[in-house]
Amino acid sequence: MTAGVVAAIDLGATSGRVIVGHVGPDTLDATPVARFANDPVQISDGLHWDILSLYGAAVKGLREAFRAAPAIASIGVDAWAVDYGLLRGGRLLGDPFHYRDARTARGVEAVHERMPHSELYAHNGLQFLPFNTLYQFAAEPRDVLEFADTALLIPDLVGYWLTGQARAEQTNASTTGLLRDGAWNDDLVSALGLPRGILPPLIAPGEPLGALLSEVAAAIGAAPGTSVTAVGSHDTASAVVAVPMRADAAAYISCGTWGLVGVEVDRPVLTPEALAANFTNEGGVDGRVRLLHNVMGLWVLSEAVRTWERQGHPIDLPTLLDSAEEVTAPVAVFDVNDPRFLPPGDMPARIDEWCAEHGVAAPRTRAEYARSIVESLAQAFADASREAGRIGGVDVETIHIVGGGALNELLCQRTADRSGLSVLAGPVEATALGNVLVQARAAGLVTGSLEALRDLVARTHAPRRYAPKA
Ligand code: LRH
Repeated sequence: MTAGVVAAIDLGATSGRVIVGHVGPDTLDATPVARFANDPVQISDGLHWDILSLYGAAVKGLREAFRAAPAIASIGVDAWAVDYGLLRGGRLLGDPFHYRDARTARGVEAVHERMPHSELYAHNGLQFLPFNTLYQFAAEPRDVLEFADTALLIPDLVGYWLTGQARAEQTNASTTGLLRDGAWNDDLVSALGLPRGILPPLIAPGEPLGALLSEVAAAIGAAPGTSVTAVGSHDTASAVVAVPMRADAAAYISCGTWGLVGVEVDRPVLTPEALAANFTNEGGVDGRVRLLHNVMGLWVLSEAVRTWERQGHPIDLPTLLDSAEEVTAPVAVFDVNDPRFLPPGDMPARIDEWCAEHGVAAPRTRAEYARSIVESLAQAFADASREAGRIGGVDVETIHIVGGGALNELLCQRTADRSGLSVLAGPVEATALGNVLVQARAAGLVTGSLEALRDLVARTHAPRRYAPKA
């Protein structure tokens, strides 16, 4: 076996990238060749993703990728979960809504009138998040949902535009709340009064989605017939593939906009404890289950930074984090998972509000706010890691942090301190690596189980260890 090359499109909530990955039995690297902003747009009916700009930038990025590595054998697409575009006759009916749009409250009410969360949980094992796709479907005007003939989750929509094939990749489809045992749950779909016809056939990671449409291949300089391969198209599923962990002794935190904290198990855990702790059973690659909890993540920090910048204070993040590290006075540890931190807006004011309600002294300086956010995240990460182990029956000895959060030294150290466990940080590019690895395995560039793929990650991307301090 020799090394080969594949390309990944990775769309995140704040930016998108196109990555070229070289993979072989002893080789694994993922090099971004294009990076572009993801700027949601607020219009009168709500907050939307500017999906055509994202797609246009991804296609441009693919052109760069093929220029840099003409031998690219396959392309894989991943993105954030739950959101979708509605189509009719192949035509997109409007820019997809952003999961942080407030309309989801309407959908939650409509769904829970028909079925309470505890009953839903027995169907789909998903934590309650107000933006799970099924709530978003229920928030759509009835006539719009009935007019549509297809709903495609974001990476599936991109895959459709690349290949003309409309499919629902399984790991991401699990975040709709409408899957059971890897198939669409027809009983639930009909109990909720949703149109079954809009849900496309499922596809598993590693399966070929299809060849690039000839006009797309020509536009990006790819050989005719270049294929798109289904990957763990839920970005978190791809990230978990590339966590260099021993799944029977570790928790993982995929830390970017969100902090997805969990363990990997073989079967869904639908116990009363899992329900009470609001843990989700999302579909993983190779039929694994990602038993995890959504912690609010670096979103709270980045929204705080945006707020200060709007107020005329330009912020340099590394400098802010350095000053946060120097804070010696105790700072408020607030509940980052409080729903008030979900929508975009003034996070420092919301932290003040939370502190006032809980009789806790609010931070006073920007350094203290940053420190308070990091401490609160670290505490939530430590708590959720412990819970994940308890609920999943995993004896957690180590916590792996992958994604952008692995670069935040203060956060990694404080997570180690607050959990009393070693934190292994990296790879930063876990999502891209997971995407690339699943394609590479499908192309025969590497072989084996997830454990073999993780071993390759560990050999090529040694994580950095943070030991807990007293
Ligand atoms: C992270 C993520 C997460 C979902 C959220 C909507 O990007 O996919 O796993 O819960 O976005």
